[in-house]
Amino acid sequence: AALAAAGGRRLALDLTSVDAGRHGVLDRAVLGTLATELERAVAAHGGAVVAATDSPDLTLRLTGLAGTTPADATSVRGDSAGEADRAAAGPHDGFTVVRADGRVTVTAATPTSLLHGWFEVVRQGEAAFTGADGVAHRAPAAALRMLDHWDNVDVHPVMGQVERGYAGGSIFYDAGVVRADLSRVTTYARLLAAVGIDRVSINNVNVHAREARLLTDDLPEVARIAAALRPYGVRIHLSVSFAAPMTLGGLATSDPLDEDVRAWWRDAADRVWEAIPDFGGFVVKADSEGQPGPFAYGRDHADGANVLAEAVAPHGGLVHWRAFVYNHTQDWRDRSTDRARAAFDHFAPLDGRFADNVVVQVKHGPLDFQTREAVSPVLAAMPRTRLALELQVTQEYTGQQRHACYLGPWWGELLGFRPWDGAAAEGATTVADVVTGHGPDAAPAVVAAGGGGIAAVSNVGDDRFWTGHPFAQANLYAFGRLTWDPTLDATALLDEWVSLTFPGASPALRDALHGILDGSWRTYERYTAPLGVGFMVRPGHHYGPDVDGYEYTPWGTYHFADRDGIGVDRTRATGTGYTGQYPAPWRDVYESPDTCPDELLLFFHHVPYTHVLHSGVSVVQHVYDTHFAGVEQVEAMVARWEEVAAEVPTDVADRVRERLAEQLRSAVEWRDQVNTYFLRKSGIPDAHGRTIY
Ligand code: GCW
Repeated sequence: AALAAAGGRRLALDLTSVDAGRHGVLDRAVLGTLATELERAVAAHGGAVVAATDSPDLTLRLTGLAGTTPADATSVRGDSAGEADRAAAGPHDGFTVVRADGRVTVTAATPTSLLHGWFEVVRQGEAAFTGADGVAHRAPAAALRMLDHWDNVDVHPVMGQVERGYAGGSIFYDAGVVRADLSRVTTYARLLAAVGIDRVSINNVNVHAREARLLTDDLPEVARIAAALRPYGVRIHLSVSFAAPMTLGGLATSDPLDEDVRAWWRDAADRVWEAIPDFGGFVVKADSEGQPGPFAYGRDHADGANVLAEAVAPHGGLVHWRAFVYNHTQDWRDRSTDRARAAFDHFAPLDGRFADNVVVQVKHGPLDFQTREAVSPVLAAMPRTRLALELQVTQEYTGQQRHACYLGPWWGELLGFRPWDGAAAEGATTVADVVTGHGPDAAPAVVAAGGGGIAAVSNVGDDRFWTGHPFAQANLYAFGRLTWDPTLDATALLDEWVSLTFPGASPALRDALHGILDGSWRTYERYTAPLGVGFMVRPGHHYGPDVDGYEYTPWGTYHFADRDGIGVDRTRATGTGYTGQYPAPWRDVYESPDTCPDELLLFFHHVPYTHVLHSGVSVVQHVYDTHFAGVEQVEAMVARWEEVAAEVPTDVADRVRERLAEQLRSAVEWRDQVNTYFLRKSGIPDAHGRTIY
């Protein structure tokens, strides 16, 4: 199959090599979309669409034939290139762009990949046609690229319609049912295809009673959602409850080793795939924050995951099993339990026991999507398991889409982290390598599958701007692009986003957006919890400062501040031993405050307020300095926006203005509460005599 465009004027869709029978329901749906997309492009930019060949199995509705004939277009057939492309791309999808003689040809082995290739041409715009001749192969680094929605069907009394959602209601559900009009879901799928995401999990991992029924009674409704995403090559997954055999099936147990339980899951899976032939699989949060799991039966998480894996395997399905398992009913008096240790302690010993179609999905850090925390040691501990990295695009702990906080630079750091080598070791194995099946000692099945991929919690809702803060769209964009190439530069990605979002942006607008967003994650870090200690947020909703909010709670997230010092001792020598979960060199780098990076000091060590950082200032002075600086940077963001706001549509300008005002108010609150807390605890005044309350 091939797409060709000559000078943006004539677009040809050549399906000569497409054997529709070879493709499933998904790819067949995408064939129609390709035609529609070409028509849209022609409608927007002029020119014509020609069909090079009509596939006998497909009806292509093509228009704009004036001045061209199918014969013109046959010269850009790409059928044989499609085969070569498939070989070059390895186990994953991908496409090839050939530019020669003023003609651009995209070829791919599947319609969905061809669509991704088409969107690459769209992204490049004129540049796609004007660059030097050549051949470019593009394949996604991650075979599995997924967004998880924490959407509830019902409005949950505490969490609302979308748990940790900051962009209005769900795009899938409204008032307890699947929306009648799912056109926005199709638009969402288009958006996802344009950034290279092809899997979406459509309900909250905390599966409440109403949502559990998506797996059974509501299958026809779930099938409607699948149908709305399908035209853009996006397949759906469902979060399911481990207790479903009991709550939905009426069994007396959900013990994974019980024969009736196994049979129940098999039947459930059969029914799902009957309704939705391109269904992706199940996502499971088990034994975590009150969700049921295998521990109730004395079984481990491999037992639990494998019973679902067995049920979905005949359909080619996947089980995304989350490693976010910890005790959330801890006694704060108990200093021996460290929440950061939990995922490794539960999962690392199970390496090699998970079925080949299980992906163990690991949060990037050992705690919970904090603005700064160490990289999860689980990612370096399970070479015989398909591991996925889980990121949070929704800004639960990074300003809840009221604060401008561009997360691309952070994700770049995480994906580029080298678990087995020093920070400076060029070319060493990275987290991105691990989750794409290239980690050291990766088992053959892990290599063959391309690892477990990259997943993230979505930030999209029914908000007018999709993401609440218009700038939060940049996070969705960067996430998708990084799943294709984790080495992409975050600033360059932001630049792409600016070009696509504000076509014809003036240099001033472009500069202002970079000025506001490029460093915004670090700015956010400066005015919130310092030096990797984490949390300090208001319990429950997690917005705004509350330094001791979690200090005496059962959630296992503490900073242990007293009059002398602050931080969590996670060393092997005197602390919880968490540093021992890392391979060398990190187990030693983190073990000593002399070598521990400043930004993680309080994550790993309890130190006096007077402890001098590598930067040369004391911990307490660092807290004061960064909190004053953080607020000044937000003030600069506000001013910067006012310089260029007139260049964007009024509704966008106003929404950003309103959000920036709230960000400034909130940053001031963070600064004053954190600084005051440290001053009162330590009694050490600011060296520069600034106002602290
Ligand atoms: O970040 C925490 C959130 C919970 C969430 C949980 C998880 C869906 O506060 O709201 O539950 O993590 O990742 O499962």
